[in-house]
Amino acid sequence: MTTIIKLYDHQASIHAQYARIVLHLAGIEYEKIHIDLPLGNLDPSYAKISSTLSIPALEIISTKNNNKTTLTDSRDIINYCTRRTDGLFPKDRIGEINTILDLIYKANGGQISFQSYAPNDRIFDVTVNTIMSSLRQRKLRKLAHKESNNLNNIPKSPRKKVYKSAVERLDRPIGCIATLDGLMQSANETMSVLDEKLSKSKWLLGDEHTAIDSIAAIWVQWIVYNNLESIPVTPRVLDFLNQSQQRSEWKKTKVEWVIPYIKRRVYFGICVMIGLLYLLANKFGSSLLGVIVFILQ
Ligand SMILES: N[C@@H](CCC(=O)N[C@@H](CS)C(=O)NCC(=O)O)C(=O)O
Repeated sequence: MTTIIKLYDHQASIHAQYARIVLHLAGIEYEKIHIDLPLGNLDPSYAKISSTLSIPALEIISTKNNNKTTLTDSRDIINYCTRRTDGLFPKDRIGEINTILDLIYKANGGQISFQSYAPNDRIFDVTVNTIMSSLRQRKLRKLAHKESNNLNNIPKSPRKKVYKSAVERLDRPIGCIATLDGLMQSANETMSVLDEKLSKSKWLLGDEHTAIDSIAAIWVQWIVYNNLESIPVTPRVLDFLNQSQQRSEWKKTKVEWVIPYIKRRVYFGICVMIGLLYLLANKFGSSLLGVIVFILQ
């Protein structure tokens, strides 16, 4: 092997799921490095790896000369796999494939999930949009401040990109780039294009399964998880998802929805806090209660 490949990954990131499934289909071996979201990706140590601060990122290290290239966008990772593995995508259909990818990326399943779920769950909303958001703001300000010292470097330096990525995130809540209405409209457009293609053949490009089917199926799965009346999933598209779920690459690369992942962590945090308070109350009894009342006053 002349290259070492490292994927900076998170199991509940839709973009990392696209990258994982395509790397698997391309037969590319890689080491997975977990980056915690939505805070760990803002650590200065991750900023050194990915100037976009997002997940996934792919590091390609040549063992011959130690040269390192880092891809910081899942579409670049898909393109890298396409270049490395003949037949991953049919070469004569690249235009069509890119159109499907554009649609899927525009109707971002992660953003639809965050924006549509939060208003219905107060605990989730407060944790994500107040507590995590303020922790993120603190980390982003620190990162932007640190990187602002490097701004006079070479114009296109990666440090400058880190600064831009940090400042851009300061202006928006987690998972919000487009409006929910716009995202829903894009999702319905995507759904009807998938449905139309699947009315003609078993898979999106014909009777043979290709990597674009795997990517599209992940997107459909997230839309199914969201279960929104405003984005109906047609029976044909549902059947396509069922077929995709039977395949080995699906089972080996694991598609997980972000909402239960965050909820598990929120409830775990709440249980730990209650446990701690209980232990403290047992140890310090009523004097602890007095301190809490004093602080609250
Ligand atoms: N265009 C990027 C988008 C990646 C992206 O949005 N990743 C999300 C997780 S699915 C992320 O890292 N969010 C954390 C943040 O933006 O701070 C790609 O395709 O790789």
